[in-house]
Amino acid sequence: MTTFVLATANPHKANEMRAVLSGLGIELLERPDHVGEVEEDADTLEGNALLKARALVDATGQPAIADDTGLFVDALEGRPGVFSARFAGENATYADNVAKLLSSLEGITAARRTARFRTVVVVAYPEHEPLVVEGILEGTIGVEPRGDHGFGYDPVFIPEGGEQTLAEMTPDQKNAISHRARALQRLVEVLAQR
Ligand code: ITT
Repeated sequence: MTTFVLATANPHKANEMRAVLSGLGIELLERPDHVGEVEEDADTLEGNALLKARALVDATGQPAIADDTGLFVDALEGRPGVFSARFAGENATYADNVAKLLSSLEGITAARRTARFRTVVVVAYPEHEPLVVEGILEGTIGVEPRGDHGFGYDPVFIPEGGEQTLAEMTPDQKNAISHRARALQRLVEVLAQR
């Protein structure tokens, strides 16, 4: 069994990572409480995922896994992107960020509301180079929030090919298609080739 220390402090992300990886033979150890918040001041998802994973390797001496995710909206020239957590300000809630996104897209027609979630997963090791993989989910941004599952921008993100938002899907349905699950499946392939 492969074991990694989890670098994410976001419980929603942690639950999704556990659900996907437990079926793939990877166990995740809790992020230790004594590790403080890691400043995510890189300007790319890769950079921030590396910062988070390295901080946990430094604190524990064990291999660590980090996820950094952004929502890239075409009509907003790729924003909020790497700033997705802080789109509506430093201490913004998920609801604040969703409201800011919907108001930024007011008057934009359905055909021009295309967007994608991109997740970068990094595994960092004490003694060798990190592994970096990504997963992408294409979709569009709805005109109002729908659904109670998931977190973040899920209530307004409609994956390509369907009508439901990610928040209207069950956790299993989201985990079958999500950006995060795709990155983690890719990670398992890369680990198997080493
Ligand atoms: P950690 O840094 O501790 O991992 P975080 O919440 O800061 O947690 P990110 O920087 O990766 O995580 O995520 C940025 C924001 O993007 C996050 O706050 C959510 O609003 C949103 N987000 C990430 N993954 C998402 C998903 O699967 N569905 C909907 N929104 C998501």
